[in-house]
Amino acid sequence: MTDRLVIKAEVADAVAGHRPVVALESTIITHGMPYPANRDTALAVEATVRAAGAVPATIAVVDGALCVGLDAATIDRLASAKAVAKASRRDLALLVAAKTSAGTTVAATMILAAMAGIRLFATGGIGGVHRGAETTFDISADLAEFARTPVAVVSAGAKSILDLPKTLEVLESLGVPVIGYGTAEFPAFFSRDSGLALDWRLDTPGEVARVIQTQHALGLQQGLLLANPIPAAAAVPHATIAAAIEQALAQAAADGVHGKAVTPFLLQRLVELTGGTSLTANIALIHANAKLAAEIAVALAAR
Ligand code: PSU
Ligand code: MN
Repeated sequence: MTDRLVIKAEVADAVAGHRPVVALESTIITHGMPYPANRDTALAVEATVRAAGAVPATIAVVDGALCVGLDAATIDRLASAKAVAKASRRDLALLVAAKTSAGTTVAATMILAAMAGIRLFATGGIGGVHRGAETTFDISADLAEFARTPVAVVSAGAKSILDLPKTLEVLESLGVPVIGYGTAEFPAFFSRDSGLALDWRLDTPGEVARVIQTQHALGLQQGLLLANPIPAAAAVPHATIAAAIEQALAQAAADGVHGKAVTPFLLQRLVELTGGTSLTANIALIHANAKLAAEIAVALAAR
């Protein structure tokens, strides 16, 4: 593929042996959480994947290498770096050429996972259609990626910093299956429901594995979004977060934040404005998604 694709031996062995593997993204480490919570969470989530019987493959660009599977020292380096880039599809070749490092977004992580032969990926929240997109045209490249890269992503839906109805409309236009896990509603990240109905619901890892396998068998070259609601015990009422979201959005608009800086700006402000509340919920749902993805990977490997 490219001599810049560096797959950790443990991950390559598991893929070659058709054993369970779960990819994990790194923009959440570099741009989604403060240090050291980002490093501690990244390492703990890898442990969650292992405990559920799968091999974790955290993905990032490190000194121009497209790394699938990182060691703890590299995770710490990315987590503590002051100004590391954020890589989506369009940045990958430039980062390789410049030999620099970056956290990979959902889109870039899907691409590198697919290159490494990994079919499942767990994250917290995906990018989507931003509020006000009718004037700004700000729609995450994550959505287009789902239309073209055959990797299933387990997420807790999307944060309401986004326009969730428009996000679902675009995913429908792009031909991307959106499936509720144990729910018929699209979950809204911090809360378990959004009032937005989904066409499809599945209830067991085995059922999800079967759909993923069928999608591949049919040669449908698109991804799949499995929306897993935050565990009830960790859920935060929308009213608790709503004011912080409004404040973060207003500040982003006032400061003229645009392009790839928008999402990191909003995520950082949200952590600051809600203090521990949003961070604790964020960590809980990532673990839940990683565990579910590992269970699906185990079911997929058994088929
Ligand atoms: N939303 C979250 N947490 C995140 C992100 C989004 O709740 O960490 C990150 C993911 O890496 C996602 C990226 O792929 O932000 C989307 O950025 P953009 O909107 O610029 O495409
Ligand atoms: Mn954007």
